[in-house]
Amino acid sequence: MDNLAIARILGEIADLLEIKNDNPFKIRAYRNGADIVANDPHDMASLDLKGLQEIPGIGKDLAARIREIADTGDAAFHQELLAEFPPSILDLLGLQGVGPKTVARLYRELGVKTLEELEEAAKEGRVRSMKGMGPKKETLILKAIDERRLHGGRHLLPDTHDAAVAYVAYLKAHAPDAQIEAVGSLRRGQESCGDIDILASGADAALMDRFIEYKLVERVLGQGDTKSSVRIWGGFQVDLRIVSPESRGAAMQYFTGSKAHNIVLRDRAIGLGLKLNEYGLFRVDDESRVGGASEQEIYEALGLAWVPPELREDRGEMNAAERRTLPTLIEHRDLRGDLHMHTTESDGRHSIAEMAQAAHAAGLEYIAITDHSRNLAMANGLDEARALAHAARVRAEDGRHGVRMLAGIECDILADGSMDLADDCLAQLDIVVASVHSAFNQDRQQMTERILRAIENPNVDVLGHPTGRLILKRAPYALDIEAIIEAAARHHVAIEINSQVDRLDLNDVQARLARDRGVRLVISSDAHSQAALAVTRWGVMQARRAWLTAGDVINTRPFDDFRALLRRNLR
Ligand code: DGT
Ligand code: CA
Ligand code: CA
Ligand code: ZN
Repeated sequence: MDNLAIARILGEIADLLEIKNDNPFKIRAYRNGADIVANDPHDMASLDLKGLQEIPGIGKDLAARIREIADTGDAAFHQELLAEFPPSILDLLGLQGVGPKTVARLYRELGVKTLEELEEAAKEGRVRSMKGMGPKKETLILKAIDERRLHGGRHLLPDTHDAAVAYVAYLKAHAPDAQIEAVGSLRRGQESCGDIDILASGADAALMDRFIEYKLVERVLGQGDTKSSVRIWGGFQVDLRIVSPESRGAAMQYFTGSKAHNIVLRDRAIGLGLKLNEYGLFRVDDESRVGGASEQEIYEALGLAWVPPELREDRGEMNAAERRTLPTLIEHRDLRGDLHMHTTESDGRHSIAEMAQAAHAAGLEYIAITDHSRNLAMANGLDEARALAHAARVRAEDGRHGVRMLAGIECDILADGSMDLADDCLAQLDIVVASVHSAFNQDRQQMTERILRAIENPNVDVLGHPTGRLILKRAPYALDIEAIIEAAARHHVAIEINSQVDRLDLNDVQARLARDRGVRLVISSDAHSQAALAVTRWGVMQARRAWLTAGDVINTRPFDDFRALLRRNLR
């Protein structure tokens, strides 16, 4: 059982306790526990009670619970809580603007147990009758339900990845000689995935039995000799297909998709007198096999270079593959710097030195410390005096932990487009990332003008998470992104691909547009802890989907080169 699966159960216990209005210390203990387990580099399942308790923040009780989950797949306490509330109530959690306390009240006061019942109650105006609620809250709830429907059943890429890796490892343990891999949208690195598609070749039919015996399986949706589907804990649907080795490449190609890419590829085959399906590539006239064991073989037989899965979206890749002009995509190891991270000075969990040490251990050459500015009071944002004092501390640590450091800030762009901190303060820093964290509901023109004004400020070097979206949760704010991109190019403001797993902002299409319009891009973690530095892997994935090469992303350059490209250092 991997850390994330354990963390999910602990987190769900915290949610259920909160719905129950249980002891806040207990709730916090589980919530922190979930956080620690999710972010700790040790494999929890392999630690004994003593080893678990050596991890800061994990006490005796929590250690016992973690062991129980690792050993049995669940905690009895979790099951008890689930027996008290209809499990459907957990579906209400995570609705934008509906916290556990509200869920508890909706259940107690209105008897609401499901999304449908909540929608009905809101439509009938019953929610507004509750204390502290009003028609406005009701409208927000209905909007949140609509958003949820829109995304129904999809999961963030990193969550899907973790679930798939664990499942594939389990299958491989039972079929060591088979080739088993995840395909579908997951292999294409799409930011959200509808399900997990696993392909096995060279495995015998017994693997299907092992597949449905996996300990996280909640329900078997379909079972056959070559294809089965299950639903596993966490809400993922997983499909397994078993194919013969001679069809492996064809099946990988077919089930990796995308559907749009496949259709163009199949049409190309038809034009060449060939037939392409998940079993192979065949000649139409005599039905003889042209290829199918490897993807390479298929693309080559169709006169194409092999196309990296991230580009298989019918966005020009066929043409480039035919002309042999596919880009050499950026890789995670190309990143030398990380330009957006937080410390305990605002809402991060680790100190300047700790973040620097973790960055060094992760192989980075330089970082920027960019805590929040004053306007984000919730995150204990810095005013001018604190920002400058913090910068002095960062500079004092520069070079002492194996990485070069820039003293920066993530400065709020206020509602009118002015910067949260005074220009003479910003001018004294090494890098300023400007971001929107408030007044999301402005109309398109207002929001566009607001960000344009920030871009025009000579102290702004990077535009942070430019569209404000939260994947599967919050739509981007209304914005003329093209106008923003053009202004950023004109003013030499770099634009961030924020690697937070639910942001990935800019997205792939926007990042590609930005590059095409001459904008310099950076890929940043926006880490709030040491472990969170690793999320740049997902930012890089998004950059690959944007066709970016290492040369398009300025934090792939050595420190001095990078620094010279910051807007404040250009002349
Ligand atoms: P998802 O699951 O919504 O995140 O996206 P995918 O791309 O993983 O879609 P999925 O799981 O429905 O199917 C996996 C792949 O199988 C898909 O990318 C391409 C292929 N495929 C599925 N249905 C069709 C189809 O009707 N025609 C063609 N050409 N390919 C298909
Ligand atoms: Ca899929
Ligand atoms: Ca599927
Ligand atoms: Zn931010």
